[in-house]
Amino acid sequence: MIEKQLQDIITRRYHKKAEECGSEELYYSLLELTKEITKERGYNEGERKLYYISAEFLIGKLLSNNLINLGLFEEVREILERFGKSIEEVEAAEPEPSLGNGGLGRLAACFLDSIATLSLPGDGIGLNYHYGLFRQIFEKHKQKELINPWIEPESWLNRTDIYFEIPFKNFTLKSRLYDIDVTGYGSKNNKLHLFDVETVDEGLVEEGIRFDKSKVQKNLTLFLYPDDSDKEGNLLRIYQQYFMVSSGAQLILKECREKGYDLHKLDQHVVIQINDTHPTLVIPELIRLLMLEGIRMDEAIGIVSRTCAYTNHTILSEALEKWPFDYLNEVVPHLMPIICELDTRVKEEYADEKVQIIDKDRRVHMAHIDIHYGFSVNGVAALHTGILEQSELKHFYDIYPEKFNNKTNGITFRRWLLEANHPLADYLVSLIGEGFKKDASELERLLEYRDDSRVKERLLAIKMEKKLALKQYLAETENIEIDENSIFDIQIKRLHEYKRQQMNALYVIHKYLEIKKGRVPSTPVTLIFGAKAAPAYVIAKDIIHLILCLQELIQDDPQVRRHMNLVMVQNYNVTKAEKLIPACDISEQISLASKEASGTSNMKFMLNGAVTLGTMDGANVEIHDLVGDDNIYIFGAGSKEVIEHYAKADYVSKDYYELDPQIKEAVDFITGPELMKIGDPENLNRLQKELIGKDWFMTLLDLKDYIHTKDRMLKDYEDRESWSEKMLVNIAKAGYFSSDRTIAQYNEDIWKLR
Ligand code: CJB
Repeated sequence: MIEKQLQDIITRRYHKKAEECGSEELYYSLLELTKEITKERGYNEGERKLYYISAEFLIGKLLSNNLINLGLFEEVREILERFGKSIEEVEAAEPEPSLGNGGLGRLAACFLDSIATLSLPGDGIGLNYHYGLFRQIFEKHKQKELINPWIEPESWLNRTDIYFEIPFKNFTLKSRLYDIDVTGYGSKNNKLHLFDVETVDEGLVEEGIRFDKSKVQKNLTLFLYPDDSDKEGNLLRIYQQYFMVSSGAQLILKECREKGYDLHKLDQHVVIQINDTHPTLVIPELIRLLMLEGIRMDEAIGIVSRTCAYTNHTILSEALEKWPFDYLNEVVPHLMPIICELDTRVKEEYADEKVQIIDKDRRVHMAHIDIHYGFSVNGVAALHTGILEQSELKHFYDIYPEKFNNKTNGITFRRWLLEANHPLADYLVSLIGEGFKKDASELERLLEYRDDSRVKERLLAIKMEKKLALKQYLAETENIEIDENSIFDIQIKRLHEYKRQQMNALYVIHKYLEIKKGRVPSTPVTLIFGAKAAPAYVIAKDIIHLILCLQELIQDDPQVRRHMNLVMVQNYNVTKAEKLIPACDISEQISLASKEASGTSNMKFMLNGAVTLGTMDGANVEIHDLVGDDNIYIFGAGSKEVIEHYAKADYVSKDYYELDPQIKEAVDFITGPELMKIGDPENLNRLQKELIGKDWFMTLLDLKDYIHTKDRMLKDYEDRESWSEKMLVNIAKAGYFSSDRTIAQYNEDIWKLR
């Protein structure tokens, strides 16, 4: 049936038999087929609908994902095999939309999957960035940024004829709506609404990702988060944010009008989840639009406050947006009277400076708008929410304790298990049945096999199969050679000092020196990194430089390479994550405690049978609670200690450097002759100086404990029986981190959709 449908499409498009098609032709034919079948399923509906507004939706490739959710994956895989093609080959023809930076954007994508799967009416609202996040290449051991185009004449995007007028100070922009269907697993669909500027001009991009930031009419949807290190970059972000929320708010009101809803009762029919502060302007914008409908300001503020809920994803102050009043006034002067009114009401009620919307430097605190004028504030892991309540947002928690709640993040098992790891998924089905696909808590049934050595051997064999698959993938795509018999230790995430890739690099140096001294590990280890740095983040780029220099040093030293290898994959993205995660033995989750709000790769790794090496940070804490001391390796200072160090300003990295010869030796190696020969002295010197003189994220505080714990872990790996039990426990306990659970909780406590 599907086969005939597919052949019909191929005949119409290419006048060929399926067997004669190349991967690309098969991909486009499957794209068309999948879109057709998706449409036939219809959309989730209800009297109350969620709009998840987010500047990022890191959706990744969609073909396999959609086929799985439509229940067609196996059938299509078999059909393709009959044509002499694998689904992987066909999928290689699909460009990856990189509409997100990292965790926050990927979370939004997992959420859309789970919202649809739970049959909840809920759409995403965002922007249709033409180049998304940059494509990363390495040149001279440095990151270089290139454009990352993904929109083709035919894609998952459906162009609509829905337009809105978006007013700015000096001009009006027309926004056009594009939709991507979000398929749930065995349910109806929802939509991801992506808005675009009709006048966008891709020709504006010069060398790399440089472009004229002042030509807003032409550049607004070119890139995700352009460099905001200067005023023009900041203004462009405000333009993007307002464009997104005004389009979104107008769409919401249009849908309400079409359904005949009374706008006075908007909050009964609509709930808006504000994903981090980027969509905060939706609050004053919606108030403005309701006032244009004849609703008085006081009432409009009340309606909007009962409609909007806010999720906080970080306590890092640089990520908590505070726009200068004058910048906002330059872009959206028509919102300023409303923002001022919101501010005045707060000032009348509360004297505390820490809770004001407009501070004495005339900066507008976006999160403060969300908290005062939204009905819910949530953090993304238990520890993170606790820190918000007890320290970062304490002054708000004291006012509104009832608004605060925790929603520990989750991941969709459709992509991160069923799609990324077929052998494991199939094996789990043979052991515990299909139930876990809809109800992830059923994974716990795997614990029944805890003492079954045949099962544990099979888990090890599947791990080896995925390690071999990764080896082949890296050889073919990046010309990188790795040894499948080594331990795969993987750290993949955005490059940020708080995530402490530099600590992992210092471990590599330490190990290198040990091997040179003849103290070699009994099992070889391969350290794999993947990370993009923000283009303007100097130290992050220095850390990439260090890692790439170390990579070359080790590659060129056969004596060391036999025992330890280091590879940094280029252009880490969702597609690569899907290859790396199933192959991992050791999952690096080593952020400075209190700084990683949750982390979500920790969950993906665990689900695929990797064991975590981590600090008591973010969701690591909950992983630890679930698997117990024996099945996770925890090290380093806890969040209380770290928060105290910051409060007392008593952490002095230089003391650690000077008092410990091992630490000193590792840090000094960064600027020693071996690396200086390979790398750029400017980058290496700056990084070394930073670590000794500042080290804001306390690398040296935890370095020793990290080295010891990792070495212990590498040793424990050798007891294959007990290691495989750790793998089993991790897989079995991962059910809690299904985003289906997270979304069910959002719905229960916040959205209340039926
Ligand atoms: N996060 O990816 C981002 N970008 C931000 O601007 C702020 C936070 C991440 O969000 C994830 C999803 O909640 C978290 O797991 C992660 O810890 C956080 O850094």
